Amino acid sequence: MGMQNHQIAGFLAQVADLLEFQGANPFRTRAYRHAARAIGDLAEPVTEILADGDRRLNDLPGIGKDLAEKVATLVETGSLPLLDELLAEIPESVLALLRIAGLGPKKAAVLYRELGIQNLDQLRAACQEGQVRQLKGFGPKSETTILAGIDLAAQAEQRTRWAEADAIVTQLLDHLGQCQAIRQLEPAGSYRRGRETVGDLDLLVDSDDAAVVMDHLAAFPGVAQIIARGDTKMSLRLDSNLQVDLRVVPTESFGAALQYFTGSQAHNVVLRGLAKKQGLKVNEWGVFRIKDEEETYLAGASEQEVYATLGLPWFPPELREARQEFDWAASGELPKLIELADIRGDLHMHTNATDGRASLREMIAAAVDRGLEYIAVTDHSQRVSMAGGLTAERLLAQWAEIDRINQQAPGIVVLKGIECDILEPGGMDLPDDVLAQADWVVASVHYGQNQSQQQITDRIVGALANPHVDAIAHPTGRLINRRKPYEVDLEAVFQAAVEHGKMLELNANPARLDLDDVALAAARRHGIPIVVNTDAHGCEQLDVMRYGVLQARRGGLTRADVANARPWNEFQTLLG
Ligand code: DGT
Ligand code: CA
Ligand code: CA
Ligand code: ZN
Repeated sequence: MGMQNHQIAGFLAQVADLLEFQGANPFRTRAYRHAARAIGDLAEPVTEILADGDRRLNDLPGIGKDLAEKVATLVETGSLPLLDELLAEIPESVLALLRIAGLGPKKAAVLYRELGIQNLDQLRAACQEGQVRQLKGFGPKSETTILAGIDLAAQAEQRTRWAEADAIVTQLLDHLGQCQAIRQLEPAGSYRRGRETVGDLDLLVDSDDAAVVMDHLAAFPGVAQIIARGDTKMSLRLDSNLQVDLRVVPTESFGAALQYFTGSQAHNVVLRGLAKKQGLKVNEWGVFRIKDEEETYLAGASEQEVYATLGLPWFPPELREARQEFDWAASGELPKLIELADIRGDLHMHTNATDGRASLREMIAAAVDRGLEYIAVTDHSQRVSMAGGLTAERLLAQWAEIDRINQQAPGIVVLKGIECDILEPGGMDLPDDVLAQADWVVASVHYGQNQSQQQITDRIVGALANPHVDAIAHPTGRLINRRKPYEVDLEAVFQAAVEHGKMLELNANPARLDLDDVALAAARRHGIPIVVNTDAHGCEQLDVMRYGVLQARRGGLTRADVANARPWNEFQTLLG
């Protein structure tokens, strides 16, 4: 079983951190950081490229020859000699020091060398005892800053989940909507790109009167602290601890600024390079022609014209990560991304027969209200005793009830489903003769999540081989900010899904979003149908579908890639 891209990326990122701490050549550090990112974002397994005699890893952007060799060694042997050397020299707990606001890697290195500080507790003590101020380049103020940084570190590590940021954005837009001085208003940054978590919120305003706009924003009820205020920029912190960056720009630059501050930074770097080749310059003020050291403004009022002036299509923000979008644009293959209105069904939800809050009939009525054509009711199986998982007997009784409801023409097709646990030693939690009577089976792992890569991958691949299983639910088990994914080898899962003609779930719960964007792009490459499910445990949770659709868009999925975007008769055909 080969090493996965995210594991390789993790090794390289760690090397970059440690090199930076050691004060190594910045170009060298950056090369490792770029390579980590390039590989982490790749929709294709590095192991596959390495195994292909006709291809070379250093043909990938961001990966030089030397690094390609190191990656090959890493994949072959499972370790990186350079990383082992670095780790032998620096204790791992020191890495936490690098992440403190107001303490760069260079200063962290001084603290380590001069005071022997190896972890946050030691750093806190040294600050409190006044040892840090005695070092060259530090003072009493540094101690205060570092102490505040330590307190912040725990929270700052946590990026805000998109859905939470979205609730705040709605309030902010409501509030700013009442400001007369605002002509146009758009949230930008990672929020607009639909990233699963948001570091801070970037708001862009078109106005002639920045002072009035800033006063208005400062009066937002949720403001905890104004961090900084200039002529056209303001940063503040909300009670929820989320930082908001506001920028006010003139109308002729609004599109250029929206483009610039939507990012991603990596996308913008590529864009500037393409502009330069055409003798153009692009920044937050507009697109300019440069001739004889004179700059002529060509465009900037709208994003469309910014991209068009550079000979490019308008990119949906979700794709702006410098992954595949520029290649797609060059070959005219920019995908038409899936939209919420395309979704026709929802194939994973719970009732109060297990751990859901609503009854079977209430869930069905709520799905009808939302205009769905078909749903599958998928309560837990018996192994999930905590959730009151269903025995075969209780499940068959629920299915009989579903048969009765379907006979009463409820205005929706209700599939007799089950979320069947994949047992720890492998195998399904319900007998085959029971599963055979289901219309739809999603299989999932809830126990033994810490098993080895081999064990957990075998379990999931085994479930895909079961003829009654239709899809794997939340295939990696990660919970954003809370729980890491299982050690599962997704590439092996993709191959098994293809072999057995199965689907994979994109669980739309905003704490899960599982598969994630990079994995979705990989699944799409394999032609695996993705089913975007809410996993609703109550009627209102049927509305989380939109978070799933947003993640699907980041994975580059079109309507054709999403199984439950098909009308019922076509979905039925897919089920076989
Ligand atoms: P976040 O806040 O960590 O979730 O991620 P972003 O993408 O929202 O990043 P942020 O808030 O630092 O900046 C917003 C956008 O502004 C970013 O996506 C690209 C642009 N930007 C900011 N700083 C720079 C920079 O130094 N260089 C370039 N090229 N673009 C930048
Ligand atoms: Ca941001
Ligand atoms: Ca920002
Ligand atoms: Zn579930």
